[in-house]
Amino acid sequence: MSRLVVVSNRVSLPQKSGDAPAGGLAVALQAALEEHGGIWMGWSGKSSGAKEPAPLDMQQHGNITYALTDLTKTDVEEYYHGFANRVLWPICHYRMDLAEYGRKEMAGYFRVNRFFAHKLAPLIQEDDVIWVHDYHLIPLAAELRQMGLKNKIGFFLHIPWPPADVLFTMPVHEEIMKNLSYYDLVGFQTDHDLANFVGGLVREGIGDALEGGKLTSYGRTFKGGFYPISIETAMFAEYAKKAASNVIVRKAKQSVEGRDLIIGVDRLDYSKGITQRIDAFEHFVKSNPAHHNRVTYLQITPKSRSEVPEYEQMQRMVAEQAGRVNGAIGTVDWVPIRYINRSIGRPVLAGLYRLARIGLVTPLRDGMNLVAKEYVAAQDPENPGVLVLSRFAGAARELRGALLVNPYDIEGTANAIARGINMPIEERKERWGRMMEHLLEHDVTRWCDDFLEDLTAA
Ligand code: ADQ
Repeated sequence: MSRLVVVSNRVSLPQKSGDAPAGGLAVALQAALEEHGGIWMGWSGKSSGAKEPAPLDMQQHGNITYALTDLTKTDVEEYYHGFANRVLWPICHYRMDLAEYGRKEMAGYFRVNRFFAHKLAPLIQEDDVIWVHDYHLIPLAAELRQMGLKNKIGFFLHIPWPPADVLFTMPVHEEIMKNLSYYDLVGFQTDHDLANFVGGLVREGIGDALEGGKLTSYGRTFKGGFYPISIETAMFAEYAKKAASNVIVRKAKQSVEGRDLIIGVDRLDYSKGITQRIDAFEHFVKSNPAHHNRVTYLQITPKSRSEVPEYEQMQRMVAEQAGRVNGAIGTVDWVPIRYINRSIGRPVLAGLYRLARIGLVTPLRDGMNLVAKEYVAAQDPENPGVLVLSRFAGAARELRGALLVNPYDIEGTANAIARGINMPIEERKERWGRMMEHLLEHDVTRWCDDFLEDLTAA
């Protein structure tokens, strides 16, 4: 393959010695870039009050050039907090009620994409393969094409793609759909997301599905596919095994005092269904008196996007809810819910997953959900825990050994927790074995290779 150019909103710079290891996506993309040689371009995360941002900050590490750009404060407000996180994110997670359409933000989104294209184009060589990531950068290919670039350009969407009736509540849905047709390959997480995309094109008479995964719309032909993202399975399993001797993991084990541990790990986001999950846990405890004082639910939730008012509100709501439930069902020697707002390094996280009898992963809607896969990879083969997984996470299309739940159904989720806690070891092993076998074969490297193979062949 020719040189690879990755573009994403944020860039994962290589880890310095002493840093916690990077997540699976960063590891896989860095490996692909290192192998083929290439560039990773994106926003530096910095913003300035200057009218024009500074020139690109170019950093060479081995075979990879990292090209970072600052943005202006207005750019960040309109493109990132505005259109990407207050329109596209809620719409793609089926939350039309939370989308806020502002013409200024919309214009900012397209303007920043044009700015990215102008910064990127001079770095591109004729046969470079370009891989654009996620909803922040949908218009990038159209902008690059307008500048005359003929390179292979692929796009991967990390979040769900909604059905037409949801998407079309967004005023600029036509532009967004049209912008996707400028790619050579558009990749989604699951077959459902792809079907929603194709269904929207066909129903509105703006496109069609041809043979061999080819699509046509707005006079262009391109490929659509689904590529379920994954984790560095073997490495994560190794972290979990080694973590038994880690001080934090040992302290955590001691502190639950032989109770069954239930674990939830999510960025604080309304799509993750955290409040419904706490309700389900409360219902489980209330309707299973035998488990009083016998379970601890650990919810690890780093804050995210606090600049967006809905997230700020959620932060307060979840903290209050956890406090209320602890007050209502806790006893002098038992705090049922431990709610923690901090980020935890991957090796320790792996160890905590392994301690937990139940992995509770119940998003209301999720592109994939890597926590579900991490929980499975971290289990002890001789005594694996049970994954309770929302049917609305992309991961549910693959992890058939999980107990699938509807996160809106509080009683149903509570029943699944009870079933998981009481599940005999043979059934736990059988369910886990099926999922682990799948994840070892379908890890993040395979995801990366599959996408790039289809993109170069497109
Ligand atoms: P996210 O919405 O961020 O990703 P997810 O897939 O679960 O959701 O990934 C979260 C990652 O953050 C996991 O690797 C997890 O371990 C880590 N994490 C969460 N809480 C943490 C904590 N307290 N400490 C340390 N690490 C923590 C988006 C989409 C998903 C899609 C991914 C990848 O919303 O649907 O799976 O991209 O495509």
